[in-house]
Amino acid sequence: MKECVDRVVVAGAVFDRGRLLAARRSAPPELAGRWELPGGKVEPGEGGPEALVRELREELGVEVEPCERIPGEWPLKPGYVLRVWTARVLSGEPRPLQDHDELRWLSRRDWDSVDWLDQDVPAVIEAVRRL
Ligand code: 9L3
Ligand code: MG
Repeated sequence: MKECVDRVVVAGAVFDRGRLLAARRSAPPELAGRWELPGGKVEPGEGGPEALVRELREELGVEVEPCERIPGEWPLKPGYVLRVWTARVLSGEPRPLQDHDELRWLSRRDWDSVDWLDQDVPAVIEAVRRL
């Protein structure tokens, strides 16, 4: 039977000293060069915050603490929705280890200076309001 529930992709609005972390995707080709809030698919049996901690460990080499879920849910490709948590870095310095080729810390003033994925923009605006 066809799965009726959308698969959840979690992403982190990682804050540090009044700045938001943006990550430039290097894959897949249709998304490469666009910027996102880093994260990925929640695995079966995993909770959202738990998945976020795992994804940011894998992708950026940092340990984070998810703080607050940004209310809302945004459609991605068919069958997938995006949920976003604010998070802070507990240890490590973010590095692009997997699906990114550049990271940038953006202030409230220059949050719009990178080419965000269209799908991420509503969540980014909400995240920036919380900076
Ligand atoms: N996606 C969109 N915005 C984001 C993230 C983390 C992911 N902030 C989209 C890109 C892919 C799908 O969700 O189509 C799965 O993400 P990933 O596992 O390739 O990071
Ligand atoms: Mg990812």
